[in-house]
Amino acid sequence: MMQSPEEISKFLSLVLRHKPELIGLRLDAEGWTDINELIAKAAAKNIVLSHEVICSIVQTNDKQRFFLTADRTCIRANQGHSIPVDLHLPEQVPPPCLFHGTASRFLPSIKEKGLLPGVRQHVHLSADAETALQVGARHGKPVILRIDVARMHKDGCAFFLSENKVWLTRHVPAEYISVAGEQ
Ligand code: HQG
Repeated sequence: MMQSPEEISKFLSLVLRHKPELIGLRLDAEGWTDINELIAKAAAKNIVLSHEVICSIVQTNDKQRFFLTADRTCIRANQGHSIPVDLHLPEQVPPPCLFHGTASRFLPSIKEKGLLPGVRQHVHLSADAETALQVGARHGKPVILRIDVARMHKDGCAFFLSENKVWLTRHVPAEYISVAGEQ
C-alpha cells in the first residue's frame, strides 16, 4: 500500500529506472511504459496507484523526475537509469563549467579514474554548486567538484541535457576535475 507522494515517487524511480522486473513491468528501448500496465502490475503487488495519482506526482515532483507522453498514456523517468535505455537526448552545447557533488571518501578514486557512471548510464552534473552540494550530501561528507566543461567539450566529449535539466555525460576524466569546495 502506497501513501505519501514521496513514497510513490521512490517506487516509480525504482521501477522506471532500476528494477521494472520487481513488478513484472517491461520498459521499451526508450524507457517508456504504459501507465495502465504500470497500475495493473503494481496492483498485483498490492501497490495502489491510479492515473490521477501518477499524473499528479509527475506534475508536482520536486525534481521533475518523470515525463508523460502528450496523450498521457505512457510514462518514463527523465534520467538516473541503471538499466540500459536510450533516451534519445540530443547532444547539447554545455555551459563552460558544471558541478558534481560527491562524498569525500570517493575523492582518491575519482582523482585516479575520473568520474564514472557507476551503476547508472551517465555521470550526472549540476548547473550550480548548491545542487551539487545536496547531491553529494546524500553520500556522506559532501565535496563539490568543478568540471572544466568548456575544455572537455572542445576535446570532443558529448553532453546531454535531461528533460529535468540534469547534465549528463559518459565519463569525466580526472584532468578536467578540480575541487571547488569541501564542507
Ligand atoms: C561517485 C539524484 C568512486 C559519484 C541526483 C557518486 C543526481 C565515484 C557515486 C542523480 C567515481 C554514484 C545521480 C569513482 C563517481 N570512484 N566514486 N571513480 N566516480 N563516483 O547516486 O551523481 O534524486 O549513482 O561521485 O540529484 O550521486 O535520484 O550518482 O557519489 O542527479 O532523482 O559514485 O541522482 O537524483 O552515486 O546522483 P549515484 P549521483 P534523484
